[in-house]
Amino acid sequence: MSDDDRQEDCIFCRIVAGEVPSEKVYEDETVYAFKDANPKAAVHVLIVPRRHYASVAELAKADPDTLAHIVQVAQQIADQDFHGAYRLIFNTGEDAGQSVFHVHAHVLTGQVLPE
Ligand code: D5M
Repeated sequence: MSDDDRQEDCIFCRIVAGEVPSEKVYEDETVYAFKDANPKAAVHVLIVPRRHYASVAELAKADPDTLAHIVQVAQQIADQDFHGAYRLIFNTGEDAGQSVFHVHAHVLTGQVLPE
């Protein structure tokens, strides 16, 4: 990834670059997946694009293939961990609970989820 693709003060850019430790679950050329530090389910994984985009709307506009790929990776994780059942959440905007402004999919799986 070139320096232009990352933001220096972004914690998830630093995780992708290996500068901040994380529990890796999956990686390929376009995405990186790791365990959420504050899990809300038996399996709680964050999937991020390697490139920095602030929100899912920005990613959808700039790189819809990577957004589709994130959904496929979420499916793979849930296939492995909980017969393909999962919840996929993109908190978008501070008032919706987004605290890290590098788009990330929360994948919740590994258990029957409350409504
Ligand atoms: O979700 C941001 C999520 O990111 C939140 O569930 C905690 C998680 N987080 C923050 N820093 C780390 C590190 N360093 N490792 C693993 N997980 C982390 P949001 O939707 O923005 O509220």
